[in-house]
Amino acid sequence: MKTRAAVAFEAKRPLEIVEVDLEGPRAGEVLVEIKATGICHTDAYTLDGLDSEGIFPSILGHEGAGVVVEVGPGVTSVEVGDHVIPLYTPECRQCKSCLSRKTNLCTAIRATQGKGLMPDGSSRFSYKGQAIAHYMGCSTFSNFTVLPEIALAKIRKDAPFDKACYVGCGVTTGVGAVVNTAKVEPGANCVVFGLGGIGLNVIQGLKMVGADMIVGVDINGDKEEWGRRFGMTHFVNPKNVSDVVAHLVELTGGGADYTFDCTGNTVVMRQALEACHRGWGESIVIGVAEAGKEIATRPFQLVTGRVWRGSAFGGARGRTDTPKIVDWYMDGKIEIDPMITHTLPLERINEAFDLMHEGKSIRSVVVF
Ligand code: NAD
Ligand code: AHE
Ligand code: ZN
Repeated sequence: MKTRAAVAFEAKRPLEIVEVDLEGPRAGEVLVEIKATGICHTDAYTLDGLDSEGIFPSILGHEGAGVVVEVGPGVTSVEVGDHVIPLYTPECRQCKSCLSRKTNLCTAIRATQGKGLMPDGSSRFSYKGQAIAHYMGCSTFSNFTVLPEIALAKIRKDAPFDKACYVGCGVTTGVGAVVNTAKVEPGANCVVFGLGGIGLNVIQGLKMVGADMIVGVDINGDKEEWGRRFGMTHFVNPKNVSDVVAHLVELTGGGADYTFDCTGNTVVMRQALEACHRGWGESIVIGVAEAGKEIATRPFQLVTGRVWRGSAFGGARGRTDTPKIVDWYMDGKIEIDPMITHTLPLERINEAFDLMHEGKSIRSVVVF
């Protein structure tokens, strides 16, 4: 079939809206009509050529919601008409990682996914006879896409697509890092670095679990109002203090119980670790750093009890946890609507990248 898609033909070049060819689902695969997709900073980072796994041409997008239109042979967990969220972190429930109960990082299809291919090693997308790579196993910047069934979370049908799509990455990543990765306890003092589409979800997760101090840190002063809107209790602009780590340690009475990096900047990651309390403070790396970047600190920071952790997709088990997060939204436990600052048609998708780079949006959503 033909489908409209925003194609990344080359790094650092705007996406082009073209009609691409899409092959139908093979065994274990599902054809999904994407109704809405968010634009995450990770899409921008890949388009900017900063992802060591970046492939071009490809169809980016990994924060979508849509409807099942066709299932391939052997598919049992979803059927035509189901509402689904594509999962860049699938959940096969059979691999060593899934069975370990220690991680959400299913390894069933990670190798082919990283190469922009379906599990059988081929692509379903092509343009003028040339293969186009899938992206993070999702490619939600296409009106129709094909995914393995293990990479689809079935969600309730009354959830609006243009809001539920955000659960496909940003909401789950932020709220999940608090609940699943850090397991923040009520009364904790926390610091969140970077108040964008991820950081604000960390803040609302911290409010939900009853954190005491929720300090937000951002170099964009406009983000103070946003942070306070979702439960931030204190704001620090690093441009206004001489030593941000010393300032945060003082503010939190000796260091934070938990800190979260939601910037992807390795200098900030170090600050986040060093702003933790001696003896027990934990720093969660959520931000994705540019290819070639490395983190550093004095080992003494770890010897004296600070802990460095990472979190992918908020530690959420995709098929199990994502529908529950949609329920939390529908039940009013978490908010999504105010964070979606811009809703655009596919033809205007490049504006969403500009808004993000200019710091003018929290989340932009493309509706098909
Ligand atoms: P965003 O652009 O919406 O927000 C980033 C925020 O960080 C902005 O408010 C910006 O002003 C702020 N910032 C930039 N430099 C800073 C600095 N030096 N100090 C303090 N604040 C600074 O991006 P987003 O969509 O929220 O994504 C944030 C990061 O999380 C990205 O690196 C993205 O790739 C990553 N991410 C990771 C996962 C995961 O599973 N681990 C999932 C989604 C996104
Ligand atoms: N491809 C990059 C790493 C990108 C990355 O870390 N992605 C996160 C999700 S970001 C969503 O917006 C993730 O889930 N990572 C785990 C995984 O298996 O990819 C690189 O550095 O090569
Ligand atoms: Zn994302």
